[in-house]
Amino acid sequence: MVLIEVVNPCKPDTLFCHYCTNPVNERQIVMAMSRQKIIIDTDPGVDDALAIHMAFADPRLDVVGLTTVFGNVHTHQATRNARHLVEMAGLAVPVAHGAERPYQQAQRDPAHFIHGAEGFGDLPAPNPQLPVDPRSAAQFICDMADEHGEDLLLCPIGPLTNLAHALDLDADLPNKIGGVVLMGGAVTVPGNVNAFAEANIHNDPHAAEMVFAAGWDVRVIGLDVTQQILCTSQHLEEIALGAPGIGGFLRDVSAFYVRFYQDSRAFDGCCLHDPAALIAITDPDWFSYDSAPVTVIVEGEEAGGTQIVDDPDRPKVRFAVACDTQKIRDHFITTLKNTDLRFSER
Ligand SMILES: [Ca+2]
Repeated sequence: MVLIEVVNPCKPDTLFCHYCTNPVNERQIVMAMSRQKIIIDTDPGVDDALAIHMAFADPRLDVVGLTTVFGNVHTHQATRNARHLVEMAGLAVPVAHGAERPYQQAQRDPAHFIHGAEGFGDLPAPNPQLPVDPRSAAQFICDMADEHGEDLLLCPIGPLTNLAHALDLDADLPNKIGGVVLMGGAVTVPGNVNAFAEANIHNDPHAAEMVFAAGWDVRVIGLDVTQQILCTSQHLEEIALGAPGIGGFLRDVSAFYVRFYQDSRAFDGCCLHDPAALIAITDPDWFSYDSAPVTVIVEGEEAGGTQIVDDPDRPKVRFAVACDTQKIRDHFITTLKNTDLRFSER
């Protein structure tokens, strides 16, 4: 895309398209500059839906594909739900079906008690028409890495099984892409499945261990920060008021999720776990990190735990230890309040 070539001499602040001299809006300027290409690896899932629609609505991101995995739901539900999210956003983003079971350990039950029987809270199963990409998620990741190289970031917001399989397909993958920004783990705080493990890592610790040891640029957005980023029911109502279509859908799917927080934590709202990883990509200055080798415990009662190890031969990862919760929440709300506007521009 070639835009912003011509400046109107009568109105120097206004930029015009090089070809047709139509005025160029802010979104098109960002598109013409550099949009960060990402693949979101996902198990939608309520907070996945929040994160994905926020990513679709952010003009700084170019979502080149969604790859699906089990976790909050079974993988066939994740693929169906991901296609629904793409379709309702008016996009044609490819959706590639991913792993249906963990890399090595036995499969755990999906988190229906948190995300609802179909993954979208109280809402019934959607019936999207968007076709599924013929490639496996792992193959899709490898193909996109070859096509986009260092311009591509992987953003897993579910168990890391697809990334582990992608590493099996292409051992050079870590040298090809820009890096990985993942939601998962609890490096300096207790887990949320048990005292040791966060849910995404707990669902496939062997895959996570492969990803943490692979030597690419990994940023870990874990419970260390995400459980501090809170959104209330009132904020979700605000989003629905600003964007009755997609925002209304997100408010509705979140109701079941919020009830889980009300029952388990006496909080009328939810944590923005998955959206935080996307915001760490668009607004990195709002997060601060420590850097150390981190290993994943793969067996025993602490399986799924993420621990710092003193091992000079193991690659370091960066893990978030603090963030600007106010700016992150405000950005989340503002972006989603405008999501119907973004939709109408497409
Ligand atoms: Ca997720």
